[in-house]
Amino acid sequence: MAELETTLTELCKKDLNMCTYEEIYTALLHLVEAESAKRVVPVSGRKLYYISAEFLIGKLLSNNLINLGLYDQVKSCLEAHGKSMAELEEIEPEPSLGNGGLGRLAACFLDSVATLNLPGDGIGLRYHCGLFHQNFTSLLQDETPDYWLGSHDWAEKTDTSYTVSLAGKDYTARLYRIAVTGYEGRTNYLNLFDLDSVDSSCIEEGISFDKSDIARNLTLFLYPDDSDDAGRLLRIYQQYLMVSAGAQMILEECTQRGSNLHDLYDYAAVQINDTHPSMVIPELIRLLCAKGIAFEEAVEIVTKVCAYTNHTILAEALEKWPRHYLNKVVPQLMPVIEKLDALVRSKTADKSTAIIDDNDLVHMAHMDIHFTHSTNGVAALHTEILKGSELNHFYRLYPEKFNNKTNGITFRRWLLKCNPELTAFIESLIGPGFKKDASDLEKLAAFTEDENVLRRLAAIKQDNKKALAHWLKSTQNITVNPDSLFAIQSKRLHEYKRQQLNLLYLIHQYFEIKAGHLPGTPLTAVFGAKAAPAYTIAKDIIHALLVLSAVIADDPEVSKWLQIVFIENYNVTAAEKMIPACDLSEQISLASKEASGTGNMKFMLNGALTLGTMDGANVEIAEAVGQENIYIFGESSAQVIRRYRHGDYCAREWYDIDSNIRRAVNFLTGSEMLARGSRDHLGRLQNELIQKDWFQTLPDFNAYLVRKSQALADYALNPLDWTRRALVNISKAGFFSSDRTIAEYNNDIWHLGI
Ligand code: 26Q
Repeated sequence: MAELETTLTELCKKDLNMCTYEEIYTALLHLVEAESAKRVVPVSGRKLYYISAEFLIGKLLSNNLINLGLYDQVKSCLEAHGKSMAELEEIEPEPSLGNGGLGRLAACFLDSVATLNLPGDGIGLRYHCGLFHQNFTSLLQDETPDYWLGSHDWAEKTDTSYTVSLAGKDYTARLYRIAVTGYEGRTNYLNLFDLDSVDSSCIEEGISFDKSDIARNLTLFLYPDDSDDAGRLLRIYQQYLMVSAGAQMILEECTQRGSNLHDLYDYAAVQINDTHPSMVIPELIRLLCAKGIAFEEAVEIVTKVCAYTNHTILAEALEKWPRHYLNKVVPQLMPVIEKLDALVRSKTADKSTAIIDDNDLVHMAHMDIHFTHSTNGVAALHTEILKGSELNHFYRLYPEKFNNKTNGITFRRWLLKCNPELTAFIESLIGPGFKKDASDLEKLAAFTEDENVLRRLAAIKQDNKKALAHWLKSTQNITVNPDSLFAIQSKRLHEYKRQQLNLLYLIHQYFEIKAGHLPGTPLTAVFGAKAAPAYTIAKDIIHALLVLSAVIADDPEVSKWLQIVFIENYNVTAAEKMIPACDLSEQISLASKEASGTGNMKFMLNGALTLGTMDGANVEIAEAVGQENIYIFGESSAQVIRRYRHGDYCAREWYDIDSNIRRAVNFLTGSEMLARGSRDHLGRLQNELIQKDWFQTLPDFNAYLVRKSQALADYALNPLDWTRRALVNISKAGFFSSDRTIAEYNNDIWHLGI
């Protein structure tokens, strides 16, 4: 500690008492940089390249200090000089490099790869504004740029660059690198590419900008609006910049390490995170051919090196690009893609697996499955659905390629960093082994009947709820009651995730409370979610929740029992406050639609009980904890898939038959809502629910109601038993560590060197 103090004082060039948080922050940034550099290990054998459009890494300072084993020392040192870690953390902007589960998964994976001392880097883009900043104005979402790059930026600018040809013109992709140090592990890198010419001054109103000016706008935003041709073309420009620069970097590194490229497989494993980086396949083939390797061999090499992860069964999220888009942006790739398509057509008569279909659409996922050696789903149920229905034609062609890798989360961020009080308590009970070997959490099972342990666990949850209440007050000026049950639904806003089901429940409760039918306990329903800017109904759902929140807040009869909090600009930093404070985790997607979910795992690990459908990884959570320790409801994935097949779902029938449903849906355009909200938005949502309801909200409404009321009653009647079940959940969370997931990827797919 004395040594650390000396180092910091030297870095700050003055006594720590006299330093601003900015100065201390900068000093620590340098300290972390130096310590991380010491853990760079030369690579021998095969190295992983994880290519992804998103890396939702969250703030880095505290996490890096934890992984370097410096956190406690730094914290005490600061406290000795009257400074707090919490205030220091405020200085750091959250990197805006992702949107949801797919990006956060990539970040958890990088942490686990480095922690397991495996050689593995990320490859992505350095978005200047990343995903938009969400603001609520007049109870509606609007979007502004999130300028996160600045003086506290962790990405190191390098002198390395690659030439990338876009629409026949050459651009220079510069490499930036963020060090990723594992927990007591090695340092790897997140490699992010950018153009020097990108210029945020071309952003106009909100997040709009001239989409045609590629040199200036290419890496401004993640997922630019793709509702027009220019927007869709821009996405291809972005994707190609990422994969072309990435592919060149991979080949250069491997050559430098001694590869003659024929043996590329001995040097590299490339993991394609969903279809966004799929063009890396034809790009690698093109580059290998340019270096004199024959096409057939190049295809073989690339197929052996690359593997693909699927994250969705929603048809609209599987990318299909019109051939003329690719002809325009990446004419150099089209001959390769056409040859790959011809190869497929020569192998099988089944046209449904073609790369280029009869409408001249290029199916990226099809290219991935044919020309990689592994296709994996992200939870057991998801993989079964891919094999049995969604990708069944491919499964029959290549049964050996399909495999499951149930997602996981890094416990360093989602327990050690976000819930230090629970971490310390667990350590006092079972020792520190769980930090690196998550299966150690099973040892907590010995304490489920120990009342002292349960009381302490309940007190920790209460502290975390108070901390969330305090944070909500100071950042969003929202007052909540920490003695109510906190039920949290935080995830991307999407109809299949069914925030609208939660909305209908809350309306139902409003009526029940007004009628004197009081719930078991006061309820605080917390939401965190961003809607894609062009996703109209998703924005309508946000509006409805914000309006309902105001209706309830203005009604003293109801507000004693019910409150809705919609957190503005939900991100990793907000999640770290919300997750430790949660009592009931809302995982209510339509069965079969959520590939895995990872929020479900974070809440469980932090001692929340799950209220969920048998979807994604919820199925595996239910198996792990047992039916008595989870609230499962709703139709099964088999029932849902059958209904889609028959095509006979009629929302209107459910609305007509059920008076509770009718009352809740009608309320959307009742006088209370219209007094505060917009008829356009609320009416459109109401129509959607009655006329379409594509994600079958209404058939699950009653089951949800019953199960949620049961949860509220149990919580109120027997709090100690609730806490006991929370402890069972924590003790069974070990399987959901991303260390386990990465070990499986490595054993089955990557076979990395050390
Ligand atoms: C596609 C086409 C055009 C524009 C955008 C997109 C697009 C963008 C983002 C498609 C998908 C995404 C993100 C998907 C995502 O986050 N998927 C989640 O991945 C998690 C990690 O595997 C799973 O746990 C979640 O179930 C899954 O929804």
